Amino acid sequence: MSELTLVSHKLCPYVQRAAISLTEKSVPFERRWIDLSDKPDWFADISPLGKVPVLVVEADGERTPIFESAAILEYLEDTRPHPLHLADAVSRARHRAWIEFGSETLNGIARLYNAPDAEAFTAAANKLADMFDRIESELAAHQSGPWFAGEDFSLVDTVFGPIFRYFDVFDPIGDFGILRGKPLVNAWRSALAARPSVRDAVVADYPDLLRDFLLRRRSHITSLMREPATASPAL
Ligand SMILES: N[C@@H](CCC(=O)N[C@@H](CS)C(=O)NCC(=O)O)C(=O)O
Repeated sequence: MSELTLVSHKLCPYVQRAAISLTEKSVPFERRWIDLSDKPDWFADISPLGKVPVLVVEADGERTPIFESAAILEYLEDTRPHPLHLADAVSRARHRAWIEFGSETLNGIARLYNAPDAEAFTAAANKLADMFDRIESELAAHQSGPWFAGEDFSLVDTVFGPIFRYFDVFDPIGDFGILRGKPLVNAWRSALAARPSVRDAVVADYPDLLRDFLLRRRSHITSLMREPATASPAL
């Protein structure tokens, strides 16, 4: 069986998807951390888009890099036990679509923490609140938890565990109203936070690293963090 190395950055949510999948499948793997602000030369050779994650597969003396988290997740489904995709094709297709929705949610989170002023911040928070409304409806229509697909932990769970993790750091900064009034979303968030594969997908000082990252943005969220006494909820 091949040996696997996951080229990672400590804050990257796309990397976490792959780490969670590997852990759920009980597949041993190595982590190789890189600094995205100081990329090593070898990284350009294995990552055509200059992004993490990259999974380096070593078999029969050959090392083959796989880039893009969706491709990595599918490769692991194709080659490793304990499927995280559902059995029927329609469900798999829908799950792929919700994984894409998860990536759009991450873009929304980036818009939130990069928002330069209160107006842009509120617009980003409102857009995210709408996205989580859609998820609340989906959870209400299709399953009874604890996971996205009910009893079975699936690839959609590997995508949303890292998404909810942002809110553990956002919550002490302020209530931006994004997850408010969404009981199924919040129950899903709690279940994911307690899942060992999700918990262990990041380094222990992840919350401090994310706070440092946010403080360096010089964006609206940075000002909320610096002036907690005057910060008020954006919504
Ligand atoms: N579509 C990619 C997105 C991965 C991505 O955006 N990775 C970020 C870090 S979270 C990255 O490596 N960015 C390059 C950079 O910051 O230079 C995937 O799903 O793997």
